[in-house]
Amino acid sequence: MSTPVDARPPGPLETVLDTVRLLDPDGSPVPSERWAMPSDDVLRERHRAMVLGRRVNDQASALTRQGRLAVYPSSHGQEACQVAAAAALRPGDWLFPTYRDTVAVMGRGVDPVEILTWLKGDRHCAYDPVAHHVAPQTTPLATQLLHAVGVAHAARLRGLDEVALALCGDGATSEGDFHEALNFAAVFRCPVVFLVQNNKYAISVPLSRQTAAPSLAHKGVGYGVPAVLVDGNDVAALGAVLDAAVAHAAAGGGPVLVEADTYRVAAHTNADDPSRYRSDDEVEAWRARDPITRVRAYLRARGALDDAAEAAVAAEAEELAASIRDGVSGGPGPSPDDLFDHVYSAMTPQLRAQRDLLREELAAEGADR
Ligand SMILES: Cc1ncc(C[n+]2csc(CCOP(=O)(O)OP(=O)(O)O)c2C)c(N)n1
Ligand SMILES: [Mg+2]
Repeated sequence: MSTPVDARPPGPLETVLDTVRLLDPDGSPVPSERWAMPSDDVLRERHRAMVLGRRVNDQASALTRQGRLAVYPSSHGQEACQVAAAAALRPGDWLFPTYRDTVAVMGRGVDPVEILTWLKGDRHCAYDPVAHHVAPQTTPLATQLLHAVGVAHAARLRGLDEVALALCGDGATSEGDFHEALNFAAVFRCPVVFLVQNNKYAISVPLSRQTAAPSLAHKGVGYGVPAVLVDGNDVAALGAVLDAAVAHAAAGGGPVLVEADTYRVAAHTNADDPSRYRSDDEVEAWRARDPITRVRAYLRARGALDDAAEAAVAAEAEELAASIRDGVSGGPGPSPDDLFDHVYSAMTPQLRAQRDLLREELAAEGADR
């Protein structure tokens, strides 16, 4: 039986397993017949967002060293993926981020101070997921992919023009949830874009121990999902590919898998010592492919970015860092009662008993001090 779900026409995106690149590491443009170079205005804005994102990454990492944040998974080196992902979405679309995707969440207009709240040890997602159309950042690997598929499927059934873009890492592609999400999305032609940030490690596990496939994009082929491999440190190529992927999904073409070839320059988190599993030479080679210097060189060579514009962005980044330092330190935490208040619309007797027990324990602790 034919249903409206089957009636949508296929979109135009086709699988590309050779790396899409529009800017070489030195900032020279790479000609392409298939992919259009974004305008100078767009790339200047992406450069700005990456500089701000880098500053937030580095500031948050510094706050862990001062004990003011419990943990921070930095995306230093991956800012192009994060910025391009957020920028590809239309206002009503949804972002499903992981713990490492602070900069992508910022790209949806969420204040970094709010984003960082959970990394202080607060048990709540501090921003409003519905208001921003940004799901809470997930730590259980790949679970957010299924949530994204569910939201996208529901949007189609309800006739809403909404695409979900879900981020995950190379390690997460070994989770069952990744495969279930791709398969369901493909069969039901859900408007989802899966963006795998292949940063080469899952904590200390290198890509070579994660998969025997020639690339992670190849995994799309098995599910009948168009897949594109893109240089993840090239914000111009990422923009071209992700914009096309969102347009494809929005037009009823079904899901798209994008693999971004990038690198985690920083440690997995502040709790990790990467010198135990990778060489300085390897890291230096990737620093030479930095996503910010690359687009900066391109814009400077075209006269589209000058000292004054760069100084303005640098000043904005410093202001943002100061606001994070102040914001993360200030304010009381939420009430312990919140743990119980928001579970059911009417509290069960068991929850009430647990809440009263916790209140008694906290009161006793307070009396001991
Ligand atoms: C289901 C599940 N298994 C294991 C972990 C522990 N864990 C946390 S991060 C991580 C590595 C994930 O690597 P990847 O998906 O490549 O993302 P990256 O951290 O590199 O961004 C692991 C194994 C977890 N959070 N969830
Ligand atoms: Mg990884």
